[in-house]
Amino acid sequence: MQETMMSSQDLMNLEDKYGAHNYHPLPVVLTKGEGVYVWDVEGKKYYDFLSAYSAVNQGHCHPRIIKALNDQAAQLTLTSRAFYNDMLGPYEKYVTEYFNYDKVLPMNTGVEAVETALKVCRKWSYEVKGIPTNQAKIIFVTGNFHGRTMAIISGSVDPSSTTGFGPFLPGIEIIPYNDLEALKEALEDPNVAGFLVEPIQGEAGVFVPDEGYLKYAAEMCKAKNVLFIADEVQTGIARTGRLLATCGNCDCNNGCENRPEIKPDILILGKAMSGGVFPVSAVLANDEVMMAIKPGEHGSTFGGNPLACAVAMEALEVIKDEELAKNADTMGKIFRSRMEAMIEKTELVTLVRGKGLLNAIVINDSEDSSTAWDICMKLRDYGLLAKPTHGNIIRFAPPLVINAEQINECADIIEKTILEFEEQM
Ligand code: IF1
Repeated sequence: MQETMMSSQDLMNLEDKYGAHNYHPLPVVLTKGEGVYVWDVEGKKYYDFLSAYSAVNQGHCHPRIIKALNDQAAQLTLTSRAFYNDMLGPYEKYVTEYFNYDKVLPMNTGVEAVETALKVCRKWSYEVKGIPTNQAKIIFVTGNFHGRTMAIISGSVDPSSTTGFGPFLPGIEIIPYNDLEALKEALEDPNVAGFLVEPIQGEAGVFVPDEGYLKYAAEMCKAKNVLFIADEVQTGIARTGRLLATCGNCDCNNGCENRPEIKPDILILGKAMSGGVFPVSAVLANDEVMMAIKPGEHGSTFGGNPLACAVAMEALEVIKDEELAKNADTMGKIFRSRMEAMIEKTELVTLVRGKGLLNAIVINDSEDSSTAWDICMKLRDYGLLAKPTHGNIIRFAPPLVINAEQINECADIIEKTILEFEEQM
């Protein structure tokens, strides 16, 4: 009862007192979302330029997705995989056809799906490829972010992910990102089972690799019978202006034409699979790979639950029906051209990079300066929410339902904020 009367400050104090201090959020307390907008508890309205780290691609509380959630919630939510349910089969058919793979293994969070992909890869490498027992190696790249579990951080080079959490999992080799020579060398080892990569690195600061990197990496893996594993947890589901950042082999009609065709051997999806309603993730692969996993060897209580199946099907339908890949592509171009024009007017921003609606600007200051954070605070005051990454990079990733008028208004806000900020420095 009393909770509804609490101020932002009261609510932040509660989190501070009773929650683990594993985050440092921007001080804004949200209570409502609709489309590209969120509202704080004092009633102030903001553009959401984070989209819950690309989970809310379809916009906050999309009415169709919420209806699917409510309808299914009233019918059946969870059976576990000990029994069949009447939603899982239809969902599996739907999602495998949507992304053009033989099989799907449903999980919940993104990191669970990455873990699952690593397990599937190892199993395949022993049973199909014939790597000697316990000798399999999986290649990671520098600057990666794949989540927070022990296995996944074992392949991280970010000290804040790893410091104080050892010992780490063996069987991982880390090579430089965007470096085909390094990959070529690493692939000489016959015990390499897989190569795990984000098509665009999100956490690292929205790093887009050189043209052709992914295509050649995939070809080199194929030549060495190594699985190319794409972590599209953040880049997938229309975020980068096509259905997948590795797109080319689907019939989504969402702008994939003329793209180099890369079909990952294992595709990892999460976040926007559910439109940000709750955790739904998936690992997709063809039979040769996925059938290496036998009954009882992997799973989870919630993975593939009927509620998740209903929500994910609707969330993916919305992506197609509203042509969100195409919209992300168009709006992204407007946004980057506006940011590039702004760079002409200020010394404070040196670079804009990204694809579709996954973009970042680089602030002309050191990684340990507070400039990017201070700019985000000012953006908040002007009604736009974004978060710095690595100190001097600000990521801009609005819901994909944003329109031209809104994206221009947001570019105005960002420009005004930065120019004002520079004046006061
Ligand atoms: C946090 C960043 C984004 C991911 C990729 C797997 C996962 C993620 C490519 C794990 C998760 C997160 C989690 C979030 C911050 C966030 C993030 F800032 F670290 F860089 F999105 F950009 N693969 N990304 O990006 O998915 O288990 O979290 O569902 O607070 O840790 P998850």
